[in-house]
Amino acid sequence: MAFDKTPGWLDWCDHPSKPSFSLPAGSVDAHCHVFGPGTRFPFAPERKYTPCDASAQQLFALRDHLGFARNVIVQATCHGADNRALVDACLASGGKARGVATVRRGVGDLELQALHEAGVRGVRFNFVRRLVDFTPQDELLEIARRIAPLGWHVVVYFEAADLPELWDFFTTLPTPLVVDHMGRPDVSRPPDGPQFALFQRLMCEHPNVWTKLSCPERLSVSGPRALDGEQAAYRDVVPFARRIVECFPDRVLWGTDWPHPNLRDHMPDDGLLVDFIPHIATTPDLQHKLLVDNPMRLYWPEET
Ligand code: 0GY
Repeated sequence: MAFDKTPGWLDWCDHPSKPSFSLPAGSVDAHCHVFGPGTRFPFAPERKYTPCDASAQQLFALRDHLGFARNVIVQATCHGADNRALVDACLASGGKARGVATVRRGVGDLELQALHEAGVRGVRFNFVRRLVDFTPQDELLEIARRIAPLGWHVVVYFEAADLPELWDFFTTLPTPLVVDHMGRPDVSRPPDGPQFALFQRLMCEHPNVWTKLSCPERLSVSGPRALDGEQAAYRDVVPFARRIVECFPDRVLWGTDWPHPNLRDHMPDDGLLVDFIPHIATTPDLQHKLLVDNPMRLYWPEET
């Protein structure tokens, strides 16, 4: 079946620049997606948007072009709890991709085992209202308890304004918790203001909480244009991300977010996103932790 993408939704950039920043050997793109192709892996009936196709082979071509060694593929809401595209991509990667799936209450042991064998190491709970219908927390907690014995973790996506009401739920989860995109701070507020302080407190008080310093293009108000050779694109995100990587260097991850779902105003050049990394992780040691040591510990622990 062919699907028409949501009107206004931009296509991903098919001619990314070659980054100037040389990624450390073994770097992991720890947040990216595959979409369809819809004719082979149909999108979920309950989806809130229809993306353009973005196949595993296209993702692997981007990985090689940018200089990454591995990917962590995260199930996006447009595929619901049908993880077939994700599993297919992990298997096609020859061990170079691991996955984060979406499962529903009542998922069978055999299905969890098959996901594990394909390379899945986590589940994602999405709380962003424009993307999903509400799921009761007792259902999510039940899922977290089922996946904990497999050594998996929970990835969460939410808006910063919702952290206070999600705090108790997050801090009772029995697994490591990975927060997408630094909990989506409002970067027009100060990085030392109360909203971002709450997120830092979560990381400070709970050593099992990790975060991804991904998606400057979603968070930025200043946008992709660098002012001069010294200032980064997405410069208003820099103080937020730099603060997190410096305070919690062993619990941060980075990802492209390719193929960048739901963007309408501006589609990032993935090469430029890679060039953003040295602005937030400013030393080779921090860069190595962010791009190699930390994702390897979480997704390929058997190799560390
Ligand atoms: C992202 C961000 C978005 C979408 C999803 O699962 C999804 O549909 O995560 C978004 O629209 O902000 O991380 O890919």
